[in-house]
Amino acid sequence: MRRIRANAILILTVAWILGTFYYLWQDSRPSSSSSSSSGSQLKNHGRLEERTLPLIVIDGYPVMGHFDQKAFLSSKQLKAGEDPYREHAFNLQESDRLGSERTIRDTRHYRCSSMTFDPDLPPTSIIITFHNEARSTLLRTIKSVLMRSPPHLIQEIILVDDFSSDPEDCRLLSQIPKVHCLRNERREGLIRSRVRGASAASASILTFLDSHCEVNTDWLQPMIQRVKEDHTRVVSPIIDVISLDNFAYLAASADLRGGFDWSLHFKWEQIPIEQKMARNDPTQPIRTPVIAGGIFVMDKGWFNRLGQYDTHMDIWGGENFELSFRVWMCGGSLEILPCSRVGHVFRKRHPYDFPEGNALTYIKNTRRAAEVWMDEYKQYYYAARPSAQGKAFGSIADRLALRRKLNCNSFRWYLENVYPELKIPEQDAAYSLLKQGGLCLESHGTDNNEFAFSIKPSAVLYLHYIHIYFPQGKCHHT
Ligand code: UD2
Ligand code: MN
Repeated sequence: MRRIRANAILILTVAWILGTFYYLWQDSRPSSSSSSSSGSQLKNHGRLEERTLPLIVIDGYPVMGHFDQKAFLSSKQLKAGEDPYREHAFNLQESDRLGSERTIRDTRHYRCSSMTFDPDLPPTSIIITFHNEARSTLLRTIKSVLMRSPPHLIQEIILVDDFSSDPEDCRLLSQIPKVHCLRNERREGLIRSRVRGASAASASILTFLDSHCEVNTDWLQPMIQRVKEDHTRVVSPIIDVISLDNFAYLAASADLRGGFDWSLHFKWEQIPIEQKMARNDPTQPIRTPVIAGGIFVMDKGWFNRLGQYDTHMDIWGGENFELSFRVWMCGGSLEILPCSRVGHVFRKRHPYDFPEGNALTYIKNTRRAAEVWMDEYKQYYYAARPSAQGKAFGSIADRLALRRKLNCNSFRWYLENVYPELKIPEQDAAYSLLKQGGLCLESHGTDNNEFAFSIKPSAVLYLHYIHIYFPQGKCHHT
């Protein structure tokens, strides 16, 4: 009896081993229906090479399928004598040399690796828009996502090709399992492209990435966890730096958050000292007044309810302020998660053209953000960016209606509760002027031009702030 059982186990084991070998052999064969250049290249090289295509299996899942990465990269490389920075504003030669993947240092705090996440985290749709991205950076972005994320959390990767010169990039990349590519019929800019990608997404959580990123170890789980716990949170990773010269992967500081000046220029700034002192756990989220814009996770229902993006913004810029103000002022929050790290190639110039010009486009977009969300404080924006005065920015009626519908807080609320560190220009000057006169004032509203004091107009605009300087109950109406 015992012998029969032993034989049965032996037979089953042999069958299982043979079956596994057959499965792997089958799986590593390119499908005959492939009409890609990778497919035709394989045909030229014969069956042997077809079978030697590397098969990357993560958790039992072949992440790149039969996509021929080598052919994809080698058919478009820098030609001898060409300036490696010209087309992409980073060193293309170095990027190409790295190929489709590489090992990067886990830049997280060591305590991050012991974090635990819910076993039932929901999957996400990754949205990557691109306009004339280099093949090597784009492929590394996609591959890093597929290789460094639990497969069950990646519902799909939606590429939106924003009318790049070569439609082949989009077509070829669609051969990678889970990757879909939508191609715009004309240049739309990253804002409308992201809205298109988000609308096509089938998962309930959206993850936006730039097209020249490399995600790091366990980057995704902390972000999905936070959004799962509270769908009104919009979360970003710490954005590590990929050198535009030698493509070294460099850890960014974990003490930074997003900020801006009144000209609506984004900057990284130190976390305020009180908050820093209060942080005894380096894995805790960092509240941020604004996000850099390119890399974040957001619940799809919340993205839609809050009005996606302002689709009258063109090409690049300003949408991160508009989204950040909207999220905070309309009931959500923004945070940076130190246990999530994503590398990004920061550049010094735009490698692509702006049909309306770079400056005018930035002004149009930021002006829309200021006009819709900054209430009376938009005056400081115009003071800091005088060239914006009188420039066309289109109708904002829809966005104002959205703001009313969502019953959002005022910009003053945002400044007081989210970004009290943002200095009000000339506030000190106005204060000292009033103090000298021994007066105590209250604001009569920003449209009120009837102040009887002969202080310069720009200072008058700041009067509604003056209550901050006077202890409550001690002011008198003028
Ligand atoms: C930062 C953001 C970027 C965006 C921008 C403000 C990060 C890491 N990056 O600028 O995502 O929020 O600030 O608008 O936070 N693209 C298109 N169509 C275009 C132009 C660009 O699809 O017409 C793509 C481009 O290929 C890239 C992405 O949009 O994938 C962002 O463009 P970028 O990398 O030039 O912007 P960046 O990183 O300087
Ligand atoms: Mn970028």
